[in-house]
Amino acid sequence: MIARASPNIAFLKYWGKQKTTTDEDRNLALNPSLSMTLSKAYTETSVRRAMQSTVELNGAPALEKDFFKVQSHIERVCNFFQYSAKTFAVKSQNNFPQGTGLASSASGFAALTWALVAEILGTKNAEKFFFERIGDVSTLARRGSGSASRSVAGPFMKWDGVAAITCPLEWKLYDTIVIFSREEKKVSSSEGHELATTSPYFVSRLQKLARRMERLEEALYEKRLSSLGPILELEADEMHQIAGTSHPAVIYAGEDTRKFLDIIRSIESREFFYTLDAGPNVHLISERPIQDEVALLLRQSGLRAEIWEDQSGTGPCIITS
Ligand code: 2P0
Repeated sequence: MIARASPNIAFLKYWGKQKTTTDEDRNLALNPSLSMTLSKAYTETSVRRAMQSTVELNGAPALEKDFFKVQSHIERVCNFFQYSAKTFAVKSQNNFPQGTGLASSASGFAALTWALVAEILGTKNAEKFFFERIGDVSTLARRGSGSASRSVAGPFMKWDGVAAITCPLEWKLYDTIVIFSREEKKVSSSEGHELATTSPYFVSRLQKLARRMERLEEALYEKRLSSLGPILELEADEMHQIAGTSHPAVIYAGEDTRKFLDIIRSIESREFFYTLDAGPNVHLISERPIQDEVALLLRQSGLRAEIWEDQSGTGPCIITS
C-alpha cells in the first residue's frame, strides 16, 4: 500500500513535551498547538508484508536508529489493530529536499501510519477509519513524532497534546519558505522539546497560550490574515526565545535569518507574516502568491536563499494498493 502525507507548519507551536515512561505516552505535548497542513511537499511511503522488515529512506537503507524508529512504529500500529504480522518492507521518499525546514518527521510518520492502516484494513475500511477515527490515527502518528499528530489530516489541525482533530475550516493560504540553510541542525527538535522547560520563560508562556489559541482560532475562522499574522510572529519569536534561553541554549536562527526578519519587520504595511520552525528557514504566510516579491527582497538585501512555495492542503491520501 502507498500513502502520501505532507508536512505541517505550526501556527501555535508545540514546544515542550512530557517525560516518557511508556510507549503510549510518547510525545505528549505540554501545550496545545495548531497547524496548517501543506500540499506540494509530501512524503510518499509504501509498505508491503515481508518475511523480515527492511527500511529504505530516500533511496538508501535507513540508518540503524531510523530503522528502529520505523520498526517500533510498525509494531505500535499492528498492536493497535491486533494484527499479528509485524514485518514489512518500507520505502519512503520525500519530494522535497532534506533540510528545507519542512518537518519530514511529521510527513514521514503520518504517511507511514496511513500506509500501515490501509495495508492492515484494506483501502475501503481504512478510508472509513480515517474518516471516523482521525483522533486514533493522530494518536498513533504522535507516538512516532509529536508534530506528525497534526499531519494526518488538513488543512488545519488542532492538537490538545494527546490527539489532534481537524478544524472545520477551509482557507487557501500560501507558505513561501525561505531556505537559508540545509545543514542538519546541531540540536534536534526532540532535544529542544526536552530542554524547553529549563527556560525561565516557559511557565509564563504556558499561562498565555489558552487565550492566544482563542485569538488564533477567531482569526482563522474569520479568515482575517491581519489578525492571524501578529499571532504567528509572536509565536515564532517566543518559541525561539524559549529555545535560546534553555539550559543549554539552543539557537536555531543564524545571522542571515535574523537580518531577513528585521527587513520583513521594517516593511510598514505587508500582506504576509512570518513564522519559523525549529530551524533557520523562514515561512511566510499569505493569501496570495508572493514568491516573486520575496525573491526581489532577497536580491535587494544581498541575502542568498532558496525558495519553496507551498500552500494549504487537505491531508494524506492513499495512492494505490
Ligand atoms: C511544531 N516543532 O509545533 C514545533 C514547532 C518545531 C517547531 O514539533 O520529538 O519533530 O518527534 O515529537 O515533532 C518539531 O518537533 O519532535 C516540532 P518529536 P518534532 O511543529
